[in-house]
Amino acid sequence: MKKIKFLKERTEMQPCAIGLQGKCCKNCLMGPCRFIHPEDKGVCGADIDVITSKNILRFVAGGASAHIGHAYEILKFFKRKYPLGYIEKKAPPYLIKLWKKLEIMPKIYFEHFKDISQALHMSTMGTCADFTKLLGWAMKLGIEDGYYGVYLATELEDKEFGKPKIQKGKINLGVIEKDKVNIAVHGHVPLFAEILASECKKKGNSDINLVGVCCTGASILARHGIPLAANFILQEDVIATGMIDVMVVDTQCIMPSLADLCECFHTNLITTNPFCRFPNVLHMPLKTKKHCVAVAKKIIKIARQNKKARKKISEIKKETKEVMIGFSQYNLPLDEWARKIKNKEKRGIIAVIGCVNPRVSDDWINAYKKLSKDYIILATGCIAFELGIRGLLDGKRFFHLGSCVNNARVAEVFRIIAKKLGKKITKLPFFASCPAPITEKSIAIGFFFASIGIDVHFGYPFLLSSDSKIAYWFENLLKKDFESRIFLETNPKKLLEEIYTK
Ligand code: BF8
Repeated sequence: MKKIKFLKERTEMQPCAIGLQGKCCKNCLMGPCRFIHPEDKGVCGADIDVITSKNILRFVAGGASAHIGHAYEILKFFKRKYPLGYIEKKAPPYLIKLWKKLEIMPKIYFEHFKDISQALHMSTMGTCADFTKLLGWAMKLGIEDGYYGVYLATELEDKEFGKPKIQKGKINLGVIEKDKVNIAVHGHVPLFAEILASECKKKGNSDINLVGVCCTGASILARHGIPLAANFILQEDVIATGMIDVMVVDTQCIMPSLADLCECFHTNLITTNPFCRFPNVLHMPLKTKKHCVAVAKKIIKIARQNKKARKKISEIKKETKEVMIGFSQYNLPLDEWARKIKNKEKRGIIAVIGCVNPRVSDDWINAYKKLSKDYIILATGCIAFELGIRGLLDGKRFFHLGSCVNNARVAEVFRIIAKKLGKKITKLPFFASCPAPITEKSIAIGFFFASIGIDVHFGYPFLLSSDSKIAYWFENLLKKDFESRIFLETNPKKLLEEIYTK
């Protein structure tokens, strides 16, 4: 049997202390250059502000490319055209006016693809040496990530697969059933997962137990109540239960370790996305809807066959939690919430978003519990799972709005309530808190929320901890144009003080 190191062991490798603060530049081969003292310069002459902002811009570009690619794949699959003037239709007019004034409003068809490429151009060695311009471009990508990524993906998925319904759902590893044929769907673009879900529901397939992982899982949980077995950090444990007969992955947040892990168990790993490939792993690329149905039938067959090859079932603790799911701007009591905020019966709304970084402690959960007495808490992504397994997703104080692209629903809740109260989004007590980011995507979403006027909190140092002018820009200069700020706070108690004194 192959010797596997699990995530917990792998995190024993300490992150580079310089890179952690964004103070390392590896954009050319005269480096990598490390910045230790504030006055340090790279071999090309770039200072710490230029380097940090380049790193941030590249991060946001990576995140935006994933969300925009997600929406693009759905458009392509359903042979739909890019909507024209999409941002103008979705964003409040005062924001369009502001973005036009700042010259960050995309004007031309497909401009968002060009802008991602432009971000790489701007941040390559020897192009832009003005950190404010680099960060300004990151804001433009934030807008594009929001509308051409998360909004468009959510809207298309709602149209094609139906809007979420409020219902009870089940989460955690306990949803994997010993006596059934278990198929897990994992990733972010729930195209194939949706088709497989309809196939599993058909007569004659009652022996199949379909479970979700990560955002593909959160998406089919919110829409159809299909159990969610795990978030990002538990994905290896899903296989290590020894009970998953097939795992089908689409794209994003899929650990490369899964292929090795599947070799140690009987699990068949299958990839369906042309960009997400593993050596020696069965690839079943998606073509038409009809073809997907045929692939789904084949996968069910493979899983049934493979169940016979199960080896030892592990002793991993397998618990199940009941959660309330399926909330969205279509079914939440927004009139009531607007009234409560106006009358100060509620202090505001906090969106708890993003990943669960294994390097960050879970003290955050207690902070959100405290905040939930005064604030409405909306949750998405992996952190929502974390709230759920602690019994907090009750649909009374904490509301589950789905996957990370479903942050579009959060933005819609903010937009609609602000409209009802006749105010700008930024004038209302709305926050986004991302306590434990992992991916470029969560940073891009942070820039999107900041672009619409929301204060955004991050709880992990990554690139923002720089003691350079960058932190000042995020705290103060962003306020000037966008009336928002992006700030770092690694201490949950201090975040509470920060929010309560706002
Ligand atoms: O989009 S929360 S680890 S699974 S990136 Fe990934 Fe982060 Fe989880 Fe989904 Ni979002």
